[in-house]
Amino acid sequence: MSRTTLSRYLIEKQREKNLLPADLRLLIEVVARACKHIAVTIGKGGLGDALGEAGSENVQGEAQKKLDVISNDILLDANEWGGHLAAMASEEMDLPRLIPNRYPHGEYLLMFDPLDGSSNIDVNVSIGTIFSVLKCPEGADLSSETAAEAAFLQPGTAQVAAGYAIYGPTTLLVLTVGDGVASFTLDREIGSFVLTQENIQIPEDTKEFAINMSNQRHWEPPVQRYVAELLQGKEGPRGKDFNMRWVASMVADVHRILTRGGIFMYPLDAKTRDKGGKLRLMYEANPMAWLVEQAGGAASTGRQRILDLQPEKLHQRVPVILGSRNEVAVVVAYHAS
Ligand code: AHM
Ligand code: MG
Repeated sequence: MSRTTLSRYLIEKQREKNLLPADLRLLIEVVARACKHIAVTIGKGGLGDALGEAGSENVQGEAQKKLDVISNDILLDANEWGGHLAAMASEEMDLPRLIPNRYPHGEYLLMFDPLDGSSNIDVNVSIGTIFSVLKCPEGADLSSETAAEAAFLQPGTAQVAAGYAIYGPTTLLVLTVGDGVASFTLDREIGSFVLTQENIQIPEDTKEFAINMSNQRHWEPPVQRYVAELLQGKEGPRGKDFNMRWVASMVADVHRILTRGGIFMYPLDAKTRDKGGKLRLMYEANPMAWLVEQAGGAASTGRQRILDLQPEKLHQRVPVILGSRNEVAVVVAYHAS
């Protein structure tokens, strides 16, 4: 049987379900091409002079790695000329990037974390690119970069496409356009993403959790209680042993959950309370929450469904609890009681 490339998958989705206007299809293909470019650059490692610090900070005050900056530039360059975008925004840029006037403008807004899991870049552990696509509201003010921020402030339920690329032993692209979640493996010999899994489903129950345990003393009581019960294993109230995994690359932790279930938590804690949480709503939490929901899982701040949050600013941070539906429900119930 012939293989289904990403292009064919997108064209068939458009034909069968009328889900994908041509410009959105182009956008996804351009993002996928940029991810291939990033994968090749990462793959060179120390041979390509791409490892180490960039010597700069992003808007969140975090030190940028060379590969953070390179990946950001690859995504910007790939997307600015195609005519499919109204503007772009990135974890690595203070303000949105407008499309230069010399190029046609489109109706979509693209947001990305160009290289998530920065602390893992130099140690050769899986990292990824996360992206989210919105429609630009009609009449949005795009007269300046500052004015353009308002166009992006739409809840996660308004996303029209979301996904991530994971750069691990294989490079995968995991995508939703609101009709389930599909995964594509990069065939390096022919340079195409090839469909390798469709209709991904997260098991409702799990015995695996992911949280940075070093923050334990800062957590709020509901998360303290939940994790304490997991740690008691068979002898505790949950009556089963749990296993823990923490890659510290959200893409890798979420990918494991999409593959075999689990719960991922970066909850509100005393360290990040003033900022609202650790992870960013627009280009980390929202796209991951939509993928997880599309795969039958759940995603919450503990107090509210992530996709329902009305964003107040582009780089807003939120608590994130996502994964197997029944586990997320327990954490949400503990927050409510
Ligand atoms: P980044 O976008 O700067 O890479 O930060 C996000 C990352 C997530 O990928 C990961 O889940 C988390 O931060 C790791 O946090 P910690 O360093 O506390 O383990
Ligand atoms: Mg990130």
